[in-house]
Amino acid sequence: MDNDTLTAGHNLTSLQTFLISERSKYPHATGRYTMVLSALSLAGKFIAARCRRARLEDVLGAMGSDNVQGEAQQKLDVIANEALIRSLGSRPGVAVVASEEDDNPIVLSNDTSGERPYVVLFDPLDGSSNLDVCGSVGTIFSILLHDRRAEHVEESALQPGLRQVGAGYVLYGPSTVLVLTAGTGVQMFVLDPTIGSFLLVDDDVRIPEAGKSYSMNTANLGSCPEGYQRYVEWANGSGYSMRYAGAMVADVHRILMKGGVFLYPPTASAPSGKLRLMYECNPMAMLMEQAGGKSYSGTQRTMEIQPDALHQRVPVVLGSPDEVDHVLRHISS
Ligand code: AHM
Ligand code: MG
Repeated sequence: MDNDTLTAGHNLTSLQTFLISERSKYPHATGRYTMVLSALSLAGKFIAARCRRARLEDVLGAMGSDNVQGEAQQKLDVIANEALIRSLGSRPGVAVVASEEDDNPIVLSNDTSGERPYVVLFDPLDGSSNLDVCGSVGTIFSILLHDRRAEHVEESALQPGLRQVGAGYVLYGPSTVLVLTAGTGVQMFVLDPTIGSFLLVDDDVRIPEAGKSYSMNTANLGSCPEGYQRYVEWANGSGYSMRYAGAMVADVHRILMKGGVFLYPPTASAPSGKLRLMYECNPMAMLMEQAGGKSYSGTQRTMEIQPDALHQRVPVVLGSPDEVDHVLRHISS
């Protein structure tokens, strides 16, 4: 699909139309996956509206409480978290939700006898402190199926990224953009706020093979393993640009569109990296791989990591395949 999608002569496809048409390809589908995505889209619209009015509604800044990781919660973190839980909570087929903001998964239904009960993990408002300066923020989500081998339903949240059946993010920037994969490529939708619909703008997003841009908080470089220092020195000497919004969704979206690599290595203050495997790295890894990119944690493929804790952090290197290879070459030499 080209840039003229919304002009005369092109079909207009909303997210709902897209989901209905995808579902029709699978005659035995129960429609529950569609319900999960529609809940995520509804929450995304709600959060977009609240972000847009945040200063006017006086919901910027910190709550005065910390989340499970000991980080100050922003008021909008809490609002976004509630929007997702309330929206997913009303859908049949969602057994468990797990949020970066909550200590433990929330079990919505212990009845896993029905068909395909889903487990949805999310970071409700990633990079939320960016809101104070009118910067972009995002919601990231990962969708798993209940693992029938798990003794307790909430244990299903701890599955490796390769078992994801869907993943995506909503970027709240100058436009609200929903990027989605269900394992058959990546689709991109943009919210038309005048009609309240996400409209399909690209039904096969592909990341450029290469792009001379890296995205990393280089203030931490001095305490990163030497391989990362060698990479940055190499990139700086090879005509690369550095771009860093400080909000993963915004940084990853730019790389998906234009090519390049996003890195969050181990640092002195975050020895395992800062970003969370289940809420941030796995869903972004699935999107990247589905779009033709790569994602690694050091030298291990992100989605092959066997998680041992819900809020586990891992280093991450993701983006264009050639650029990820350049980083891996430096950190493994
Ligand atoms: P959060 O989930 O608490 O918002 O933190 C995650 C954010 C990412 O969006 C971003 O890539 C990273 O933290 C930035 O961290 P730093 O300020 O250390 O560069
Ligand atoms: Mg986050």
